[in-house]
Amino acid sequence: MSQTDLKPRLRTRVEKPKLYRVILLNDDFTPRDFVVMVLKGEFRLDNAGAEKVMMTAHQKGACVVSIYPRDTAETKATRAIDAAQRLGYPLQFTVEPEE
Ligand code: TYC
Repeated sequence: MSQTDLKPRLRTRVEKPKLYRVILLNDDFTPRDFVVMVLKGEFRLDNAGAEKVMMTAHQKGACVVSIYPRDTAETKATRAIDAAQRLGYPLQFTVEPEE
């Protein structure tokens, strides 16, 4: 029997990497221009995209900003919240798994 015949035949399972939505929440205090600036700076949205996301959150209460692997989603949300807090704004983002 050759060496290769003795190898256990294991199947390697490749997990599909889970993705997470970053969601922008509306509030009554953060200036619209600041929200747009954060969406452009942290989430790399262009001006039209940032305006659209901001207005959707403003009108509907929340809007999906983008979708990332978990680490990236959490880091971006935290950095955006911190930037707002430094200026005293209550801007919030949440991160939730895609189904
Ligand atoms: N509602 C805020 C205002 O009228 C603007 C705003 C928009 C704040 C979207 C947060 O996610 C937000 N100044």
